[in-house]
Amino acid sequence: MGLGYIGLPTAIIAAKHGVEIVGVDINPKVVEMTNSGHLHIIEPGMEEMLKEVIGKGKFKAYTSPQMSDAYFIVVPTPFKNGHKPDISYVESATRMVLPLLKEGDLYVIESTSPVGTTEQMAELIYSSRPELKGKMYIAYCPERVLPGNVIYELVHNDRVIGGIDEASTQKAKEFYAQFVQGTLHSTNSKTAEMCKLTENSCRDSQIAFANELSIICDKAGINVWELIELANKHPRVNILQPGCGVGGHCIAVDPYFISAEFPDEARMIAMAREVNNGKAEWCATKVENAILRFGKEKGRKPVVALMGLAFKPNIDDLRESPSMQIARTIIKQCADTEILVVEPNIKEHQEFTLTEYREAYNCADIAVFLTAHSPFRELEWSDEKVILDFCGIFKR
Ligand code: SAJ
Repeated sequence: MGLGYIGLPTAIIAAKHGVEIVGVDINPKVVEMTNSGHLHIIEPGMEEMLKEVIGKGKFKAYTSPQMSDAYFIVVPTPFKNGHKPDISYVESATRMVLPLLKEGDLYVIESTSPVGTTEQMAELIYSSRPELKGKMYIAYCPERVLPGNVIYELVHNDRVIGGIDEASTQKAKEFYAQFVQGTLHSTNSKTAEMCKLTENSCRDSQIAFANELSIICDKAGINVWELIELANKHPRVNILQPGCGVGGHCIAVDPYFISAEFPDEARMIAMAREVNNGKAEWCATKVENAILRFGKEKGRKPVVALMGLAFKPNIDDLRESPSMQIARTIIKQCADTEILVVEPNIKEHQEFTLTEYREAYNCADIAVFLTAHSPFRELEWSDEKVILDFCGIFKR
């Protein structure tokens, strides 16, 4: 249930390992594209695999669920006002499969979910199908794949599997063992739900630490990249890299699932979100100030190059990207300045006219590095330019 960034690759990989898969998505365009062998998401190597499993008759997409033996809920869990998690898609996907459920079926939620969601869905299932109580298997199993490396990680990562009872955990493990080579770790559903939220909140907090350091170092006149490299020589210190904020659909979202439910307790987790969101605003202000200073000193407007829009290096995924947010702010605030926007991983964009990265860098009076794409590292430092390197291209 759900053929998005996780559901579709999972369906394809499982089908490739011989599982017969019915893929369901409420969006008819997604279903049509998928059945014609075209990938509607961005993931290297996945389209060839999709074509293969469709060709072998192992995978077919539909707009409504078909009678099956196991149901996997892999739909989005966004947040509503006040950063409160919205599990309405999980609930509606569950309601769609309700009439099809039968004794011995497996029902698994993979969507990132607030603690207690699996038990809540079990109650929903048993309240409308009481005859199935104790006769079905219900579990939570979060995904951990890194966008861009999904084919490898879906198979090789360890997974945490938490059933509402031991029999459910066992049944879900048997399913995943068909295509997962990593270890399958057993727990209960609430721990598995919290585990997913914990992993992404941990990374968010660690990045916040690096981002906070970068702001302190800017004020203190210290090279943060050198500082982190030196501090990491300590055997028990491992600081991540600062950047222009945290993007993507996971790390910038999941910590709110903890802080919304435990507002009094989750102080550091909430603060990490603030620090990382604040970093993007800090970067935008730095650029605006550099533009003003250039105008005052040189008596003319600068040409500004904004280097990188993707939410992280070497991908073309712009979802929740802090670089995009910064680009939009600069373009709005500095409407009379010539701004060249660069994203080497995409050909064109509806909102921005894109410029080739070398051309933009060469023309720029102010070069702003937002996303650390590898090709940018071939560019040479220039004392003639103002360079705002927020992601450590030059590490100067
Ligand atoms: N970032 C930094 N500094 C760093 C590392 C990352 O600023 O040192 C930024 C990136 O630029 C990006 C953001 O953090 O904007 C997130 O990137 P990421 O590579 O850390 O993670 P995602 O969002 O691509 O994938 C994460 C992964 N979670 C963890 O590493 C704990 C992945 O394993 C999860 O499956 C995924 O979230 C998910 O779907 O939840």
